[in-house]
Amino acid sequence: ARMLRVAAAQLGATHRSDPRSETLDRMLQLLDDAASQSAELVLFPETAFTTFFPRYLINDSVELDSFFEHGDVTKSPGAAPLFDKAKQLGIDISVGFAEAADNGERFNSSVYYHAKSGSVLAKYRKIHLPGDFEPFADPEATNQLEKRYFKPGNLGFEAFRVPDLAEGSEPIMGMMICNDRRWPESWRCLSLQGVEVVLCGYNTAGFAPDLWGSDKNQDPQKAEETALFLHKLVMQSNSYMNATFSICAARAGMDDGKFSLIGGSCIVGPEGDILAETKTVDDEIIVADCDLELCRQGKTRTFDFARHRRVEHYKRIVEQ
Ligand code: CDT
Repeated sequence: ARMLRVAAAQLGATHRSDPRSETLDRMLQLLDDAASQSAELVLFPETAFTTFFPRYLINDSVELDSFFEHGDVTKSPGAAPLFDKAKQLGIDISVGFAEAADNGERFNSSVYYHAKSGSVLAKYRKIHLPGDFEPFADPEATNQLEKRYFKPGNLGFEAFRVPDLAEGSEPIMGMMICNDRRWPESWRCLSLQGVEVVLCGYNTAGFAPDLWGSDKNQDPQKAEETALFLHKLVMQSNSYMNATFSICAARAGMDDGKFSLIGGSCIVGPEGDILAETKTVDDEIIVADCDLELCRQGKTRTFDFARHRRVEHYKRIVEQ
């Protein structure tokens, strides 16, 4: 066995005007909770330090800048205390944030922070940016303006090994962010590198008729149910088809009293089985023990890529 105790830190409602220090305190509290349950790795959501600002058209550059981390995220005043605490507790964390890079480019990013070495082991920049550049005509609509605020990620889907974890067996991990989880290509790029734990933070609108479109999404309750169903469907099926554990963490709840985000943070095994899942849409920690050896079955049998893939028939996937 190669046991690893992992946690997902779900964050509940976070409003546009919430002071960042308040949100950060909630994250520190969640990290403490995870530590008290002996988690070795904690995943936080996409753009975890603030509300999900791409739902708004923001023309004020000062306000927009306040949602971004400028320069090294581990040193950024609004984020550094989380990394410092992780180091102090000896717990690895992965967390999503809006990145304003030194050269002025902006990305929807996440990092894997390795507590023992006190360093960022890996960085990922979201590749599949959903939504539009221009807002919907309806001023009340939930927008999805990621294409306006971010560039598509330029770092690829790079798996990485984590030292000093899973009984020293150096598990292979990979990151994706929210919408990426709906694309089988994201998962396959990681699983071709032998990934054993996929980390995915998200902000997924529940009732947002302009975004999701279909008739059944005009009913708030049905819309939430569908959004949650599709979320779990992709986490479970892709974990199975790529013989990997996955952890996903939601920014959930009712932001600003009117924008609903689904919960459903969960830890999934390599046969698509849910090992732990949140029960609320509030701040909540879930923990599961993962035996990474369980990935071996799928990786050496049904999904033994070397024996069974037929790449000569996959060319369409990479053509425009
Ligand atoms: N944050 C993010 O990527 N959210 C998207 C919403 C899709 S827009 C219809 C998601 O895939 O959950």
